[in-house]
Amino acid sequence: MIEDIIVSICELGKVSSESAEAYAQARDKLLMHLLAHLKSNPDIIRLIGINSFDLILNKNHRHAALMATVFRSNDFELLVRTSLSEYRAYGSRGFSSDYFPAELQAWYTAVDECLEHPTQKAEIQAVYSWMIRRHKDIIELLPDRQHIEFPVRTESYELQQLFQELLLRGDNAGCLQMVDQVISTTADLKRFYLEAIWPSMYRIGQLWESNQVTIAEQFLATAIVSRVMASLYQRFAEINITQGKVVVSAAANDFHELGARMVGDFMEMDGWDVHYMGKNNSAEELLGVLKKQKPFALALSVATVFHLSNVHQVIQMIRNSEDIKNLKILVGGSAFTEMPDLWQNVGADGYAADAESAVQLVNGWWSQGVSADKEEESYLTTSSSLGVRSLQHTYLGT
Ligand code: B12
Repeated sequence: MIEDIIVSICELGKVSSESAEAYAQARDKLLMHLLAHLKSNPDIIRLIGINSFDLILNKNHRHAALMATVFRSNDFELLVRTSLSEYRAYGSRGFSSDYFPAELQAWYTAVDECLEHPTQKAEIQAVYSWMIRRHKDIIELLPDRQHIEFPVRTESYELQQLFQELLLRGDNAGCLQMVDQVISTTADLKRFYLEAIWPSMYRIGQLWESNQVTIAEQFLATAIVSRVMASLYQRFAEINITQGKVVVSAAANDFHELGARMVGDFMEMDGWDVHYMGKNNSAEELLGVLKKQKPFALALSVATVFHLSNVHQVIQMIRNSEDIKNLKILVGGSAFTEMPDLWQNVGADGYAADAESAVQLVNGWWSQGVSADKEEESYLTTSSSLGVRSLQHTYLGT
């Protein structure tokens, strides 16, 4: 059971903040040592199969980012759950299952070589030793967790299956035709976003993990969904701004854009003045926009757990900036799906699991804020000088 494994790793004891910091600081050096060890492993060709060293470098960059987050937060559940998804993704691409303990052993040795303080070394190595010892248990869990179904209501099931099939065929015209036929109100639109697009992309992620869909096919599916969303935006987009301003962005280095876009569309349909920034905005760029726009809230979308440390960092930067430190920050995205309490580690004000509840959360903050604190003009005023956005379509309400 995954829960037993999580309990066992939590028994290891906490990693101190000094050790976590030492690991984070030594990341680049650790990676160089790690690669040298892997390259000199006489068995490496068998272990990595047809895969390249570039892939190994990328994989381990992400591993280092993840471990820095795990050590900082002592969130070992995050480590176990991410290991499962990594084992599945790399195992299905021809890595031998013996590769994983060999890689962990190389990390253990790199830590030995790169960290100086004996206590720091011991705390970090204890976690790597645990992972090496429990490797077989992780492998045993893989078949059980292969197909966690996305819950789709029976009424929407056929619609969702058809959309997914069209996406997988790369049939852009079919997708556009489908939405034209089934969507005539904003209620239909929201249902389609949440019950057809979202689960279809989730399923495509599962197929990618088991190597049945390529990165290119993921790009194609995303491009089709973007075109579908743009066509729907055209039909439904006359926005009556009745609420505050919100900036919506994906995390730094995060290339996933549809979650943020969906949240932005839902907020806009609810009367928010949305500044949608898309994917992969650096902390500095995002801060610049926040300082200029002074929004009531920031909605940050985080698709992979490897970017959680960037999110923590940007939130700290916001909290340390006098002029924007009180803005409300909500986070969401697939990084949190399996661990809905994880958001608390990044210092946000709240989390919502989907675009609809994101709107409810911000609306709750807004109504509290408007009645409680009239002084914070810059956060609470709407940019209602804009009034209604000047697109040529009727806002149908909800
Ligand atoms: C398409 C896709 C890609 C595309 C993205 C293209 C693009 N321009 O967007 C590409 C090919 C670039 C890609 C790359 C990678 N991906 Co990818 N990708 C996906 C996939 C299949 C779909 C994402 C998507 O569009 N979903 C649809 C949207 C609508 O869903 P959503 O984001 O979850 O949003 C909903 C809610 O979460 C919520 N929400 C979203 N944002 C926010 C924000 C706020 C504030 C709130 C309140 C709510 C909220 O509202 C939305 C609707 O209700 C997911 C699978 C999945 N489960 O999501 C994997 C997935 C996210 N990717 C994954 C991985 C591992 C990667 C790579 C590391 C793979 C690699 N080896 O290169 C890279 C990382 C690149 C990077 N630096 O970011 C993993 C992450 C696993 C993990 N443990 O972190 C996933 C889950 C796939 C999987 N099953 O393993 N990917």
